[in-house]
This record gives sequence, structure tokens and C-alpha cells, in this order.
Amino acid sequence: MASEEVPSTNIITLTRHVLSDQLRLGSAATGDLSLLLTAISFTSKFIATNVRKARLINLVGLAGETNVQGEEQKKLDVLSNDIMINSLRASGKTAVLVSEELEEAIIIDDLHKGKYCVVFDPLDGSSNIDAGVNIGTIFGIYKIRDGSAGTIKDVLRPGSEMVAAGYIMYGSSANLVLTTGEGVNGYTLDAALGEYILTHPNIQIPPRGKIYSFNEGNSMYFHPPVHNYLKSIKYPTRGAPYSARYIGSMVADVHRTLLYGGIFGYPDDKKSKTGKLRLLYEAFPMAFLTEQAGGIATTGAGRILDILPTTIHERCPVFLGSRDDVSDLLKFYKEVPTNSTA
Ligand code: AHM
Ligand code: MG
Repeated sequence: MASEEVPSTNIITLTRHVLSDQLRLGSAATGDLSLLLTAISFTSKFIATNVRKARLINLVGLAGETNVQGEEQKKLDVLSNDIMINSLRASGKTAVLVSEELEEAIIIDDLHKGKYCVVFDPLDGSSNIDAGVNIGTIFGIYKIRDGSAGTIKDVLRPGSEMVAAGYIMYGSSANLVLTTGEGVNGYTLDAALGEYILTHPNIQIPPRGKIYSFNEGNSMYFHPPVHNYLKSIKYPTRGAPYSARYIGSMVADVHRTLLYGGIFGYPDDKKSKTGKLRLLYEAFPMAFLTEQAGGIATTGAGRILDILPTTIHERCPVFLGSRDDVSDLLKFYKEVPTNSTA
């Protein structure tokens, strides 16, 4: 067998990678975060399996519908939510859970209480589920404040206080992308081993890209800075215009942006006054990852990670991606007041 065909015997799995980070941090690290991340990675394997066989076992469709046997069907995002809640509670490492699927935060009972809070969107990109397009899970993790028993106040904090964040994209393979505040790493699920393997170490967003990713169907509602910026990249005075790519699944659009560069945007506009994306479990985790990969994440008016949330489901405008591309957009915000309807 030629030497390049010999399989590696030193594979770096997610657990090994996170544990080695924790060991490096020495006595301050208790391994709790590693166990929590292991619980999240397990839920994602379970969700990935269900996403893959959704058609076969009637998981697509609306929750509340009944199948031919008269049994109630569980919509894929409701099922994913249940999987996450059960696993995170059972991990014994969480105190507060916030899910896009649940109106109220869950405060974990004393028996299972740990010191981390997880905010998550169990299955983002729901409009793409039935078409088999990439969807994903997004999560952010806070540590409870000193002396707190775990209340909603532990998650109503700026994104800059998160200790870890990431997403799992369910596509032709499952990809887990994670930051614990020291760069961004990407792992791919090896279905045979049932393990996430480090395949994209130290992801860095190219400083400039050639792709823009906005839902331009909303153009008639956009404010002038966004209009003017989009015009500048579609009708450049020098060089070629940018390419448009918009999947409509934030996880997939952000994943491409991290790897290829460019800009992803979901602005506030005349119709959606504060944008569409949710601050806690969509904007914050993606902003944390973007900054850790060397990019910029902004609302147009300021850094996303600096926002102090007042409610768990609030929304915010999002622009993120390559440093130079987002800086170009921000120049248009400086020229025209943010919410000018001119
Ligand atoms: P969801 O949480 O209901 O799935 O909505 C969030 C999704 C994001 O994944 C995506 O970026 C955005 O909504 C797409 O919205 P639109 O269809 O308005 O372009
Ligand atoms: Mg969502």
C-alpha cells in the first residue's frame, strides 16, 4: 500500500480537541464544558439522523397534523427541540435553556442543575426542510453569573459574554463549527465512526470575498444604506460585480461566508423594523464565530456582540462576513442615517 493510502491513526475528534483545550487551561477547567459540548454533539447526531430519514418516517409536515393511522405527527423542528431539551437537561451541566421553539425559558430543576445556560435554535431554516435543502442547529453558551442559581438574567447578557457558540449544518454530511473564544474549528461527522472529526482547523474568513447574500426580494423595503451598498457591488466602477448566493438557511449562508468570504445580511427594513433574525440564538452565536474567524458582525449601527438583550426572543439586524466587505457596507451607514426612509 502506498504511504499516502495508509489511514491516519491519529484522528482528532471533537471530544479530544475540546478536552485538550481544557487540559491546556489547567486547573481552572473542570471538564464541564467538554461534557456539555459532548451532549450537544450527541443531539446533533440524533437530529442529523432524523433529518436524513424525515421523508421516510413522515416527519415532514406541520405539527398537529395526523397521519393516516390517526397518530399525531411531530414536525421535525418540534422533534429536534425535544431531543435537545432532554439531552441538555440530562447532561447535568445546564441551568437555563432558551429555545426558539419555546416561548418561556426553561429553568432546570435542582437535581439536574449545572452552571451553563444554552440558547439555541434547534432546527433553523425551517422553510427549507421539505425541499431537502441544508438546515442547521445554532447554539450559544453562557456560564451562570457568580452566585446565581440560574435565572433568566443569566441569558439576558451581551453576546460578548458567551463562553462558546457554534452551529451544526445538516447537508450531504453534518458539519459542526465551534468557537470557545480561541478561534473557530470545523468538524465533519464520520457516519461510520459516529464521531465528529477535525476537518477545518482554525477557520479564517478571507479579508474580502466576491459573494453577497441578502434576500433581495425585500428590496422595496430596504433602507438607503443597504440599497446603496448593494448597488455599489452590483454596478462597480472598477472590477467585476459580486455574485449573489442566498440559500435562506442562515447556517448554510453563514457557513459559506466563513469559508469563501463575502457578506451575509438580514437588515432591518420598512416592514421588519428590527430585522428578522433572533438576537440570542441566531445573531449572537454567528457574530461570535464571525469575529473569532477574523470577520465583522454588525447591525449597521454597532457591534452585534455588544447588544444587551431585554427579552429572550428579540430580533436584530445582521450583517456579517469578510472584514473589508462589511467595512464597505458600514461606510454607507455613515453617509445616510440608519433608519432614514429617504
Ligand atoms: P426560522 O428560524 O423560522 O427558520 O427563520 C430563520 C431563517 C434563517 O435561517 C434565514 O437566514 C432567514 O430565516 C431567511 O429568511 P427569508 O426567508 O425571509 O429570507
Ligand atoms: Mg431560526
